[in-house]
Amino acid sequence: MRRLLTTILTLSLLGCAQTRETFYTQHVTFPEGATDEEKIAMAARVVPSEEQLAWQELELTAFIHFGINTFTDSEWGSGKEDPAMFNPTELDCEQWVLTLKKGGFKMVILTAKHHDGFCLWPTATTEHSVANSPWREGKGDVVRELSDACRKHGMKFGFYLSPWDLNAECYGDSPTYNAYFIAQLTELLTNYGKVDEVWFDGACGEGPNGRRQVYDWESILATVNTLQPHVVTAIMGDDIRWVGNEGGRGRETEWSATPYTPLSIKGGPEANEALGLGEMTPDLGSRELVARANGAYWYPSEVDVSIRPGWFYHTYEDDKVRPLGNLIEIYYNSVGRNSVLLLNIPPDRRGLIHEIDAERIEAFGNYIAENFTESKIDGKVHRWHAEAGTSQEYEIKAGERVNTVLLQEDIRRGQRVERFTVEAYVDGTWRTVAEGTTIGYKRLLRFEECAAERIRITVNECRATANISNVAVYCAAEIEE
Ligand code: FUL
Repeated sequence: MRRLLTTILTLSLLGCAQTRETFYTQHVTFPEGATDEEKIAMAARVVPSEEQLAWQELELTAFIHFGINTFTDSEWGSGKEDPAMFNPTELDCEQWVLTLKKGGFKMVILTAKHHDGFCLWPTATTEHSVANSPWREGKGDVVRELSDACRKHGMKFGFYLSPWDLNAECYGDSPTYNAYFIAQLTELLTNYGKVDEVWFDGACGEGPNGRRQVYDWESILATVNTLQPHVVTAIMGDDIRWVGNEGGRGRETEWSATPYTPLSIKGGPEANEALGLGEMTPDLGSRELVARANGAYWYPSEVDVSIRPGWFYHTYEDDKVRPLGNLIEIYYNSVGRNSVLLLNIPPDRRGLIHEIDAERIEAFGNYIAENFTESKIDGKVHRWHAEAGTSQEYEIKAGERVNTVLLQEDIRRGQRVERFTVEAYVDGTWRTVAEGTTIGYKRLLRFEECAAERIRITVNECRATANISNVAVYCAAEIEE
């Protein structure tokens, strides 16, 4: 959902002084002739839309790759599969949702259509759908069952709709396929209640006879925003950025306020090229980059990764489900690095989340609840307005050991911290235990376990006054596999 150039004047209380700050929701264009310092100060005042903020606060979202590939044992189909192959024997979307809830997940995103073009709902646009499968005698609708289960159990719902379609004959005949794609999108955004996230991947293969499909992103996104004004759009959308890998790793320096332009925005690819930026570029927000740019977007990162080697379920990967320690590593490297984790858990041919995955997801949820809920800081933690070089000290509860620090910025007032240091007071001396660059919505850093009496956080560098909204300290248990 794009709300460009919305400027809100906000009264901000900085300690006792009152300062007026101008914030830019989702985007700012730097005025001609702006100095480097002015550009950096403006980038520091780009803030998320309400929907982007609510999305970021979910922290954990789940991907469900399920479709004809589940039954052909493939990752990418051909589009020529017989719909009769789709026949889950025990499909139960409530089992998916209840399993994911135990893992702490707050939203589920279903592959309503993958690259093979097979639709998990009885669409009017093609015969290549569940309506021509034996499942529920052709009367089934996975999108309906999952969206109903989500509503029933308080889970947010989203879908993945592959723009690349190997089945649609009109693919490559750009205007015709764009209309076809928009018709599918319209069904999904009209018939299933509230949708919270729409995911368009960037794959763009060749159509029949080598024809190249040119997507009409402007009309596609206009359709989304008209039918569901509160949805967020990911990857080829303009609200959520792909982190740049499928291995579960956010950047150590992860800026949500970035000169990187969403690819779906007219001129976006050219603007990125001019700055030498791609989805995988390590630096998306340094001062040097901002100084070369013409503007900045609030465009936060989402880390998509699968619990298994593949995105779809394969029996031969039952012994390759990621161990708990690896999932927690991913948690530190995604949620703990200013990103949302989108973890894929693919249901099997029964139409159930497999027992091994279900056990792992529950262990993941339990670990997070047990280790990152109760802070070892003694007393209340107050919001803190940090200037460069200023510190705050926190008393640790008597006798506690610590090994992890959590920091959060109030991103409703922009992302500003550029460098910080964490020190621990142990046996009468201060020593540096961790250092980092960006914080953003959330930063988690591990350090060697110690019996600290106090912890000191110093913001060494920041863009304007940084708003530290939370500090917590934990002693996360070692994981024995
Ligand atoms: C990619 C696809 O090609 C993969 O199959 C998977 O769906 C991944 C999440 O997005 O673009």
